[in-house]
Amino acid sequence: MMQVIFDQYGWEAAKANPLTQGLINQTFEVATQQGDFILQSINTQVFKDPFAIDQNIKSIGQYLRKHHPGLLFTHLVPNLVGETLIGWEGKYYRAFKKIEGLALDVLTHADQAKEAANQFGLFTASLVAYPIGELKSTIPQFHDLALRFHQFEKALIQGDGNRIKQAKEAILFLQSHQSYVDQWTKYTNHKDAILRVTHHDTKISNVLFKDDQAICVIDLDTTMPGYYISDIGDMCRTYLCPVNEECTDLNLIQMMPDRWTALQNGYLKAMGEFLTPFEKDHFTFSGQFIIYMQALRFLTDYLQLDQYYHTIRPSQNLDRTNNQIELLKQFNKLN
Ligand code: GN1
Ligand code: MG
Repeated sequence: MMQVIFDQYGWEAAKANPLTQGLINQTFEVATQQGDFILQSINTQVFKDPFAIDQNIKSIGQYLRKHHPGLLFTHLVPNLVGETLIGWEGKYYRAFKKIEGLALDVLTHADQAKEAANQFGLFTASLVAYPIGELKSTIPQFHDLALRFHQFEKALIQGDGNRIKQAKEAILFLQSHQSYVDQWTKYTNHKDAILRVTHHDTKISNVLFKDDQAICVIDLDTTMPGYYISDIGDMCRTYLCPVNEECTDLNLIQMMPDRWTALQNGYLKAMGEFLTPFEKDHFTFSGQFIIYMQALRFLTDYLQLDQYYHTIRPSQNLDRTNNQIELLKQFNKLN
């Protein structure tokens, strides 16, 4: 069935191999006579407007080609008639030229935190003069913590009764930390909190490594106007702990101070000259905001019977929530 898509790109002798790291889109590595590509079908339940993503990536790509040609970027590959987004049987596909590099699942040393943070910083820094008004919101209010809290509260009323009982402790914890929502509102209303080109999914597997060096950020679907705290926060969530969000042994969750320092240094190396003093005062809040929001999102999905995140067992989203709650507790001990 994929042959129809391969033909559109003119790929010969194509062999597809599924990649399973992401929770949202379906991704394949395709080896062809024309070279190696990454082919993805976009999850349109999550990304309701795939054309917005397509336009963003093309627009940023054109800007970078002109102003920062040295920066590695996942440019879209056009099909034989020049389209970069292909609709077929109710799904949307797009392809990238494969960039040789390694996507890590977890970090093994602090230098990787510095490298990755620097690469995400470079991405935003290279786009400080990009006309941000041209960038579409691919998921409106994606990192709006007030909205996420509201969705959580709604799930407490409309969600599955049994699961609400199961999750009692996690619910109480998240309710008792609601003050993060007010802090977020204050932050976003401040005149020195600047809207920038923000990646919004800076987990470690979204940056490619080569020989211990981070070389390129990938997965730009959620790149849209946002605040730097979103990017730093997701790095805190995924770089500082030796195990990831799927770990169910809470004893293994710890935050490593050397990685926290490395992350901040790496990001500041690229973005230090652009961040306002107000923004620089919010590194710690970044971690609190995103880890807390991720816990809210996993729990909301658990209460709504796993409609959003891919799961393979019924308690998985609750386990992920508890993992994130522990992560938040450990993060707060660091600061
Ligand atoms: C989703 O699909 P993936 O893994 O790139 C989610 C992120 C979450 C992450 C948690 C569009 O990203 O916001 O942090 O799962 N992306 C979307 O693993 O919801
Ligand atoms: Mg993603």
